[in-house]
Amino acid sequence: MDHKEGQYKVRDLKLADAGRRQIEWAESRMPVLMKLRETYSKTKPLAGYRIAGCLHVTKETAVLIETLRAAGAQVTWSGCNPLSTNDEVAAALAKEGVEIYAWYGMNVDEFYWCIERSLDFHPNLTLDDGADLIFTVHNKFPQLVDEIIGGTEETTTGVHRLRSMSADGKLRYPVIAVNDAETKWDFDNVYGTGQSTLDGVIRATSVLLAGKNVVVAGYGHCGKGVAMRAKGMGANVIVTEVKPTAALKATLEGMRVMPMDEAAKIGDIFITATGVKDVIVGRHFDLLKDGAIICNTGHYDCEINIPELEERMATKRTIRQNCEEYLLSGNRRVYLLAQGRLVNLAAAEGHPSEVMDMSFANQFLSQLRLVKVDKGEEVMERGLVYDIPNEQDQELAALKLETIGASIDALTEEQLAYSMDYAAGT
Ligand code: 3DD
Repeated sequence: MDHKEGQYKVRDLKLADAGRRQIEWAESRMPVLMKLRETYSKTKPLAGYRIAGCLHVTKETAVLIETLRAAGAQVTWSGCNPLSTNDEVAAALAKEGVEIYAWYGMNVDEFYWCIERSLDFHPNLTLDDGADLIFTVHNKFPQLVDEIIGGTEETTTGVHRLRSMSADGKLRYPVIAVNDAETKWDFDNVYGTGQSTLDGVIRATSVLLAGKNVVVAGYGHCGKGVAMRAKGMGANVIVTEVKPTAALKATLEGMRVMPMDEAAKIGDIFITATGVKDVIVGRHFDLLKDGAIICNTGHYDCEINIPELEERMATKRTIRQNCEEYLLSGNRRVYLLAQGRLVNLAAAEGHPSEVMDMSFANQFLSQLRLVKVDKGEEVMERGLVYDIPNEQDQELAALKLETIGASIDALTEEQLAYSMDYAAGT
């Protein structure tokens, strides 16, 4: 793990200027994070801290990285998905001196090589999306754990994984669950995923959504957003679920609910958003209509069982970027998007800047909180997963409202007293 300053590996440094223009676009639409940058670039509370990040390299992530650096941090970075790196943005970051290891279309070995390079400088903070970095530290470089003050985790699947690790007593430093902040999951997961997933489907196929049977597997925060936006585009939305309350909500939103065994026969476009594996498997592929489009917007590429699709194909050919045609029995053509990886980042640009603004403001403030732990101003148990305080949620939401030019009421003393007065009946 020999570290040399200023190293990086990106596709092509010549793409930097195009990437810089995209980063400037994102900056103009992330006012909350930029306000935090303005505030903390003066005091530099992250000076002396080394943050290793593993999160999709997009124009929005670049704004987060450059905010962390403006606050004094030394930052190394890898992408958290082999197909989600924006090569132009990666080049712009490298040109600015960020030690970044990321390029679009890397293979799995390269993916882990990049994570390992980001660990060469022995970080004392980690920032993750899907927990692959934290997992690599724990499993392959346990000697680094004692130097690490704590970490942050961006996504539902990652938080789930870390809570399981913690319950098993295997997590060896504290992690803040950024995903579980209301100003993250109730905006990024719903509105971000809703728009960016359809963006990915449309960029990869240019298919008409209106009138089509769109099957959304999973009606959690992400699936709800996708279903809501597909409905808005005129699709007939079908939801598959395993959780009765979620399925009931979908029904009350006017969507049909049925098992995948039924939906497979009538669906035109399938989008998995469950976080679990084997949602669309062999027996479903046998039922798909000619021309069916299948894709995933969950963090990992396990929701569509691709080996069982491959074993059924007569031929496979690439129709266009991120759209592969599988010829199945009965001359049925089935289209898999982005190799079953998260279609919103692999075939589009991920969530819009406006919604990532709050997700990454939570990331930034959570890194500052870990510095407080290092300074003894807050105590966190090594091995626990911590939530973000409601106060932070309300503060960020209020900041965001301000940037939108919206203002709200405030409770009067009397109203506050009434709300606490359990004796006040009808
Ligand atoms: N994610 C979605 N869009 C993103 C973007 N524009 N930049 C960086 C990351 C982006 C995924 C994460 O926000 C996270 O919400 C997740 O994976 O849940």
